[in-house]
Amino acid sequence: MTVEQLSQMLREKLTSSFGKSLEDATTKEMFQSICLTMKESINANWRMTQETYDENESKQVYYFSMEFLLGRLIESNLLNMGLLDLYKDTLTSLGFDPEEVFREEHDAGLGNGGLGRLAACFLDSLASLQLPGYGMGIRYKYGLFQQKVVNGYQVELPDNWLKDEYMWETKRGDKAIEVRFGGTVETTMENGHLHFHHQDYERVLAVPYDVPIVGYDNNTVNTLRLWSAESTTNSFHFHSSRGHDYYHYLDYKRSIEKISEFLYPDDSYYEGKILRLKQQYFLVSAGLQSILQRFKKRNKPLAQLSEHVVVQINDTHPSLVVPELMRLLIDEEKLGWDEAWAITEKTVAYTNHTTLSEALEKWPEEMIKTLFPRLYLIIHEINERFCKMLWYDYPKLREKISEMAIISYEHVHMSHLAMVGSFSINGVAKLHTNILKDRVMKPFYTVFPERFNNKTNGITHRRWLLNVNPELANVISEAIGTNWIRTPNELTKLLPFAEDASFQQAIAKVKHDNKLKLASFIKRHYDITIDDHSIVDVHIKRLHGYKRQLLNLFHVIHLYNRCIEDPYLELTPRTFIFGAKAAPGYFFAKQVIKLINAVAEKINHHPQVSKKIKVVFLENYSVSLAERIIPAADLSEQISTASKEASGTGNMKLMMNGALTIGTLDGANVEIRELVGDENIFTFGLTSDEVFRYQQAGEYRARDYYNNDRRLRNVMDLLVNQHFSDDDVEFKDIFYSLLYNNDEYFVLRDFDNYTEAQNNVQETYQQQSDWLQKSIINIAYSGNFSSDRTIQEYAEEIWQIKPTKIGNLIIN
Ligand code: 26W
Repeated sequence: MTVEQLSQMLREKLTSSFGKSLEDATTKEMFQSICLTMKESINANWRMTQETYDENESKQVYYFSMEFLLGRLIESNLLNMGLLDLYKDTLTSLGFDPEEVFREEHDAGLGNGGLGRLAACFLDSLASLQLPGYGMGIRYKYGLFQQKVVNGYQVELPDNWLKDEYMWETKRGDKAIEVRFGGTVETTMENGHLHFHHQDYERVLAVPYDVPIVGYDNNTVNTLRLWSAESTTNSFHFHSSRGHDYYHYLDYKRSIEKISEFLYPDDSYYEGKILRLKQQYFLVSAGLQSILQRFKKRNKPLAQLSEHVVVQINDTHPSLVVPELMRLLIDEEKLGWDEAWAITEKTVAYTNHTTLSEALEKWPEEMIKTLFPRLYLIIHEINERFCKMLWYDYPKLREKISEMAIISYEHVHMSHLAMVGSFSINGVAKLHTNILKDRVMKPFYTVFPERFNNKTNGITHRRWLLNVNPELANVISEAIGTNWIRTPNELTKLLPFAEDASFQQAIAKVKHDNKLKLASFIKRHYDITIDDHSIVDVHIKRLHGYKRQLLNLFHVIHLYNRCIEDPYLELTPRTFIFGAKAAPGYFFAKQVIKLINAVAEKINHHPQVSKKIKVVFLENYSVSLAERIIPAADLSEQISTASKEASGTGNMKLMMNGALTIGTLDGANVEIRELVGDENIFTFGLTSDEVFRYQQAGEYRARDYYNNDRRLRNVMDLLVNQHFSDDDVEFKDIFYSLLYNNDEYFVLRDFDNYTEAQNNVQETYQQQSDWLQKSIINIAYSGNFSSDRTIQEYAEEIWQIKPTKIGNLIIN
């Protein structure tokens, strides 16, 4: 297609859809017209893809996740369709700014952080590798809250992302499914068989909205199915003359719609909220029922289900798939227990994303019993059989049975349910998987060693390199050709260029251009001027104690102190960038946000210090904001307390864009170091084994570090002597958590090592050629962290699914 042809198409679309001429069209109408033209070609391939899967009877993976953090789709869809440049050129020729038009799309923020973004990257890789994969999620009416910073404090606002029409979804009213809550179960004996009758339940209609997932330069279009809760229309008849029935109906309708109303903003923290549990079952039941309906069209016996379907659960949030699949097979399909169990156990696979004990889900037994009386009986039976098996087959584990039981101390332990009911249990980085096997899940590993495996996370290099940093992609392609786009491991072909002065200069120029863009964004939105030659030091992720934004900030305050002590101090200018949302109920995290902003305020307005250091807290960190920041980053902060970060994926995105990592030996940082070598990463701090040793021996004394390290004392005292706030109690909780609660995350313990590593960073940065060489080496090895690699491993080692080629559609 040519620019002229596309221009003509867009003009026609504007007229037919909005009755507008090009000259009168708003950017929003232009955006919508583009989506409409794209959808015409996507829809044709979409249908063909689904038909081909059914005709070939391809085995399909269904990725069940409470979160899909998609961000915007317009650019990645255009990129994958091979149309991005054409659309950009056409828009420009028509007098529109492409960026402005694309920004009309509201981020789909249906996720909190790493786990939700991983799910989105996986969908992109599945489609791009021509793999039959399906996402199952919830169409929350409100995504993750919008963050505003008011007086330095986080304020949460609702994320009304569906306010304008969501252009990519298609409602499939005909595919709606009933999900049942509450009620009672009656058992009867019929022909010598026990039957279970679920009665007096509440009906909820699950209506699917399908989002097409476009593969890269192939014809594959997979589906992300998002379920929305609606009330069944036949549950109310306007036969009553008494008005209050109508109000009852409205109450009822609202109570049902609440189920898919909003995303819980909790990241790594379990709260036993009943609505959250309802959401989980809603996803699970609707998803499984729709899978079985589709499977039945293949006319195969249910015993073969696992040859056609695999259900991957993203953490334990959807682990009710285990009892729900049992229920459907037994109660609806009339299979016996053993038969149903054999099928379930072969169909479900579980990924663990965290070892934090406060994140592990354990729902009160009573809640499960009341909400899902039939599932409760099934879970009970699974538990009985599992505990009996342990008793007879693993005498050495007998004293561990109460610790391993699915139901214990009046709670249902979801990870135990997930592990017992799955054929595969995986962690998300080597270190994390080893911690699961050796510690957190050790007794389960003894019983089911063959189930445990590792799948180190990845990110889609199409979005996180090609799309967000086209200038870097071009420099790479000029050096090594374009094969790396299909085979990201070929980025290692850059290695011979690492010392090449002209290649280094090309890389440096791209980085500098990206810094200028970020600087102008920051100037526009925050009126802060940053030095475009400064080290751009980036800490972007959810705000959490274990991620240690506080450690970073202590180093910032320490530099500030040094500048004040010695006005002639030679410091390489730095811009510290933070982006982070705190869970609304997480007081400590919100205090840290306030502190970052208070420190920023002080430093940025200090006549001398602000010449060397700037601190910027970017509000409303999101996928789209990450896309602006990452290409400009020099330094990637991955400084979690060792053992706490399961993998991290921001570390991979930043590395792929040429940032060097300063990090602990945690999560995937370990594998980054393994690849790039010790000299191309700045590691520091306690190792995970040292952290475990400290915790077991109980011999860490935070106060000693405060007492013995003058620099640390000078930093911390500023928190409580009103230096950063007029209010003398403002930051005392942070101070106390470190000194009186003994610094759970070892901030004080690692401060000295971290500061030293930061000094190394500065020295290395001053040797620009050395720095660039390291940067190139990081880019070169980042192909390993493409989610294509991860998905290939899942496909071959867990799912047993194969690529299915989708033919070329001839459009007349
Ligand atoms: C029930 C509350 C809750 C909500 C979310 C508990 C736990 C979670 C997630 C498991 C938290 C999460 O996003 N974990 C992150 O998963 C990423 C993808 O695997 C990893 O890269 C991160 O290290 C891990 O923190």
